Amino acid sequence: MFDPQAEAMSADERSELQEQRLRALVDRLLAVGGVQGRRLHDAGVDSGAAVSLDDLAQLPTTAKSDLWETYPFGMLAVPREDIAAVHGSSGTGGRPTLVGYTRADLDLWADVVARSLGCAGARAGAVVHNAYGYGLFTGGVGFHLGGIRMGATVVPMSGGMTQRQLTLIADLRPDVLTCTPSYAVTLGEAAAAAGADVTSLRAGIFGAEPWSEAMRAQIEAVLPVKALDVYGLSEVIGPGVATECIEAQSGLHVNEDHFLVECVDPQTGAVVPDGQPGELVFTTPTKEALPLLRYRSGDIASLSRGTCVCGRTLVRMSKVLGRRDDMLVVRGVNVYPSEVESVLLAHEGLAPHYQLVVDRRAPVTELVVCCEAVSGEAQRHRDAVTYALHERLGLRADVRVLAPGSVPRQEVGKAVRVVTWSEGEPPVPGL
Ligand code: DLL
Repeated sequence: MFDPQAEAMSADERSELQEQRLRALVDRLLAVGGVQGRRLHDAGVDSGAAVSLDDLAQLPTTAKSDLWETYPFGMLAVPREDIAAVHGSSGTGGRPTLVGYTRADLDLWADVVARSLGCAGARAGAVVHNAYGYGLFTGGVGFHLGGIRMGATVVPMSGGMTQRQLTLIADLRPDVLTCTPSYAVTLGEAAAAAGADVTSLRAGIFGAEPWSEAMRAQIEAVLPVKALDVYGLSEVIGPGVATECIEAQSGLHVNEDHFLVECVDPQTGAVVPDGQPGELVFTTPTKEALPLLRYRSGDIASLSRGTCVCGRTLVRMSKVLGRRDDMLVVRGVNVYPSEVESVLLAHEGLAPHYQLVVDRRAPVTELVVCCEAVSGEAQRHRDAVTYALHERLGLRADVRVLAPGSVPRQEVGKAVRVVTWSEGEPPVPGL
C-alpha cells in the first residue's frame, strides 16, 4: 500500500475523519457563497458544526449542469489566481466540463494516483508506461503525477503511435501499463502481430470507460498482465478515485477519506442498500479549488464494505455497469452497453472489438450489434450471439459479424461503443 495509514484505517477512525472534513467543507461552502452555499442555506444548514456524517444524505446535491451553468470558473472556491492547472473532459454532450486544481489539489491527486499504482503492486523504482492521453483529459497527467509521487519512472507515451509504444515497451521494460482497456487490447494484438517483447509487464491499470469481466479475460489473454480497473472523473479529481487491488481483482477501493461516496436510486435519489446498483454520489471534502458536495456522477455501480484480502478497509465499488444516461431502451428492454459486451466477449471466436449502432431510421428503433470474428463461421456466431442476447438480456438485436478490422478502433481517447444512425451512410462500414 502506498499509504497504509489511510488505506487500512479502522472504520470508526475513518468515519471520525470524514465527519470532521465534511463539517469543514460545509463551512467553506457557506463562506464562499455560490450555488452550493446558497443551497445549504436554503436547506437550513448555517454551519458545519450542525452537520454529522449521518446527515450527508439529507444535504443538497450538485450535478454536471451546475458546472455547465457556471462555466468556466463560477464554481471555484478559491481566487482564479490560485488555480495551478485546469483539466476536464469534452463530455458526452460535446460540452466541455472544466475543473480547476490548486497546488494542494495536485498534491492530493498525486497521492491518490500513487495509491492506485500501489494497488497494482508498484513500488518506488517501478517503470510505468503511461499511454493515457496527455492534455485536458485527466488520464495522462493524473498517472504522471501519481507515478512521480510514488518514486516510479514514468514513460509519458500518451495515446496513439502504437508501433512506437511497442518499441519503448521492449526497450524500457515497464512493469505497469496504464491506458484505456480498449487500447490495451489494441496494444496486445499489435504486439502479437509484430512479435514485440512485452514480457516485462506485470500489471495494467485500465479505466476511463466501462469494461466487463469478459474484457478483462481478453486483455489478460493478449498481454502478460493482471488487468485492474481504475475509476475516476474530472469533477471529483480524475483517475485515482477508486482502484482494484492486484490481490483480489474484485471491487475498486474508493479513497473515501478524500472522496465520500454514496449510492442512490437514480430516479428518487434515495440511498440504496449496499450490494444494490445505484448512482454514485461523491463529496470531496479536502479539495480546495472545486470542492463538491454530493455530486451526482451519473455512474451506476454498487458498494460493498469490509476488509479486503489485501488489507484495505476502504469501501469498494463494483465495476461501473453503465451511465444513468447511456442506458439503451430497445423495444422496451433496458440494457447497458457493458451488458451486451459481457455477452459478446463470453462467446468464443469473437474479437474484443464491437460497436452498438442504434438505428433510428425507422419508427421502431433497432439495435445493430457489430462485432468481428477471429475464427469460425460468421453465420454460426450470428445465430449464437442473437440467441444469447435474447436469453440473457431479453434483447432482440440485429447481430452483424463483420470482416476483421471493420469495427472502428480508438487509438486516442475513449472507445466509442454506441453510435446512432439517423440517416445517410451507415456509421460502421460494411453494415
Ligand atoms: O475518465 C478519469 C479517468 C482517467 C479515469 C483515466 C480512469 C482512468 P472523465 O474524462 O471526466 O474522467 O470521465 C469520467 O468516465 O463518469 C465514467 O462514466 C467514466 N469512467 C471513468 N473510469 C471508468 C471505469 C476520466 N473504470 C467518466 N469504468 C465517469 C467505467 C469509467 N467508466
